[in-house]
Amino acid sequence: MAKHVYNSAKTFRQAFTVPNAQALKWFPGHMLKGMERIQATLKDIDCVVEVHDARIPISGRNPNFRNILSLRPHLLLLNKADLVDLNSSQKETITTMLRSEGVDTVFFTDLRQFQQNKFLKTRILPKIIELTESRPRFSREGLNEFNILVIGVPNVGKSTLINTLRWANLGRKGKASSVGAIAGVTRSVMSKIKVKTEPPMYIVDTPGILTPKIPDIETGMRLALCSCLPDYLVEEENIVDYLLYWMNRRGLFRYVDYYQMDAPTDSHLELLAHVAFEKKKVNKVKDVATNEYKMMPNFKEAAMIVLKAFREGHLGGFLLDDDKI
Ligand SMILES: Nc1nc2c(ncn2[C@@H]2O[C@H](COP(=O)(O)OP(=O)(O)O)[C@@H](O)[C@H]2O)c(=O)[nH]1
Ligand SMILES: [Mg+2]
Repeated sequence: MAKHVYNSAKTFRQAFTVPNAQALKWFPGHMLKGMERIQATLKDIDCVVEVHDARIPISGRNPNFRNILSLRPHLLLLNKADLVDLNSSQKETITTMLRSEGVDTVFFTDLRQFQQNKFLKTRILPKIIELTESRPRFSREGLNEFNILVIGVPNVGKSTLINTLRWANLGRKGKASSVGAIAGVTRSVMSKIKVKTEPPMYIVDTPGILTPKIPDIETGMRLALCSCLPDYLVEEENIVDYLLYWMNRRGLFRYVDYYQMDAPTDSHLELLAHVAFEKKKVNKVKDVATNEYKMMPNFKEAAMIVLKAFREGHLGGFLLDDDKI
């Protein structure tokens, strides 16, 4: 079996193309407005907490953030760390790279875990205070309150962070900040939310802001794979095609067993047809030539199933940026 897998993989494609690359340039008006509002609020901000997806620590961070935020202490949470298997040397390499780009501190987090409450309280909040006090605060010098700006691309866990902080410190029930699995859920900017009383600490939530210029197709596809772009824009089938290309290039064939296939495939339509029949996502279609009914795979529904499996970690804990570190 292993030999067979290896042999067929040798002929797989060496480069990736997508039919609708234009869709990767998604930068709607609310993101531009959000960027302008962030700039206008900056004078009242003591510390910036950026949230990004740990599966793509290098791809897709907005370079504009770096330019406008360089005067403020900058913490980076690489969240969804539960979805990627990173050893300590990889974590160290990633941290060193990001620090050289102006980030002061990097934490790897899984904000959906209850235990993170403690981590936020005992490590992250104290670090925010420490970093803030170690730098000039300009017009905010001497103030006994902290304003923290939470930024990042869509769907990385910004609202989850704010809600967790709020629960951990104030014990409030309910969601102050709406959490959603679809890119672009938080659109209205700059609601100030109290997350701590002694000293008073406020968090300002922002809508996810993508980089206005995606440098290459693979960066865009990685953002799409991590749900930072809405699936309907790039289209589920294309995102699965990239995932398949990415896994095959690295010889990561867990999907073969997971979907009980005979061998790996380089064709996303073959994979999707297999999944569609397996999961009974088929449509009855009349063949006009023979007048007979045939079962046709529903590729989109199959693609949604594969993406869900990937996003829940069932196909492997992949560091999508493995070629960038
Ligand atoms: N697996 C995993 N999912 C997370 C984590 N943090 C947040 N999420 C999920 O990611 C999605 C987006 O979260 P949200 O806080 O709305 O992101 P925002 O758009 O950056 O505000 C939601 O479905 C969250 O439940 C995490 O650490 N691990
Ligand atoms: Mg949000």
